[in-house]
Amino acid sequence: MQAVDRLIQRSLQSDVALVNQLSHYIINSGGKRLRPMLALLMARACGYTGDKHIDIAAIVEFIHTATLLHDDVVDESDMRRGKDTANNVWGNQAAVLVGDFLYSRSFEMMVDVNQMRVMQIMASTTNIIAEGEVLQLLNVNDSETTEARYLEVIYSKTAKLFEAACQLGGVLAERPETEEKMVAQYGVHLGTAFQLIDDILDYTADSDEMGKNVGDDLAEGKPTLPLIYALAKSKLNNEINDTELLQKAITEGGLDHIDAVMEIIHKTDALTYTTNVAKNETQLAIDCLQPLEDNPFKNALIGLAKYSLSRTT
Ligand code: GRG
Repeated sequence: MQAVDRLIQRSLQSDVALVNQLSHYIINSGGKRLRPMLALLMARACGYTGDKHIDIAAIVEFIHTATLLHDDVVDESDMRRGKDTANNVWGNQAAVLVGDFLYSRSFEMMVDVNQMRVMQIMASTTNIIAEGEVLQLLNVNDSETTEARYLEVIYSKTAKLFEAACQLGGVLAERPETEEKMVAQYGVHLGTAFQLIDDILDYTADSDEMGKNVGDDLAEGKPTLPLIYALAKSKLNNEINDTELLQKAITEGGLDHIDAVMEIIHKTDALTYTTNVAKNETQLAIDCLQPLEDNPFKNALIGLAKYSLSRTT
């Protein structure tokens, strides 16, 4: 991870002062570096002995960071990782454009790796992430959003990058295709669990601890699984008042109804349901590691899957 960090810092260099300033601010603002860690661990767990996994890890973190910069502009967020967002400090234009810088720099770094499979996987990954965000935009204020549509969004916007980080470990190690697919699926399941917990935290966390504002999803009229499930259950139980209130909360957005929404979420056990879906995904992730020989890297990947359930930030 220290080697990854050195490469990240080196690759941020630009002749344009604002690019340096903003990119260093966001890259060094205390992210968990989970995706690069996954790329490193999976490459070694698959038996890779070279050093291109360092490049892959830095590339993945650059893409992740570019998506955060863009996402905070789209969502008009003012806090991330316990700090002012870049858009809050430098404005939307600078944040979007430095996101473009990081995104395009990551493609320069991919060309240096000089492997067509790496280019293919990352090109389609970034395309799917962008598609996922557009799909999410279509779900905003739509109280008809189903669990299936929600799962499609979180696969694209979050799990896909986890999948790529893991699959590339298998690619570098030249594992057989079936095994490459299984380690990629570890990433899909882990990423799905990770986003489900993220969506629970948006209703339950402490803003200071999590480092971003709680209640943002409801405020934006974004139907995530806790809300989707609470609404489906209220409909099923013929709770007409609860159903109408949740529909109104989604279509109008804002936090006017937060207390009533929380009450219904608790009454319908929507957080327990969402946690159980995440737990199931975590177990599926661990099961996907079965073809790999036992080694400390595989154990760490099992540990990461368990951590994703208990995290508070
Ligand atoms: C630039 C390719 C490109 C696309 C832009 C805006 C957008 C399209 C995508 C946004 C995708 C996004 C932000 C998904 C949410 C993923 C998520 C759970 C982020 C938080 O991850 P953590 O907790 O962050 O790992 P840290 O702060 O630890 O790095």
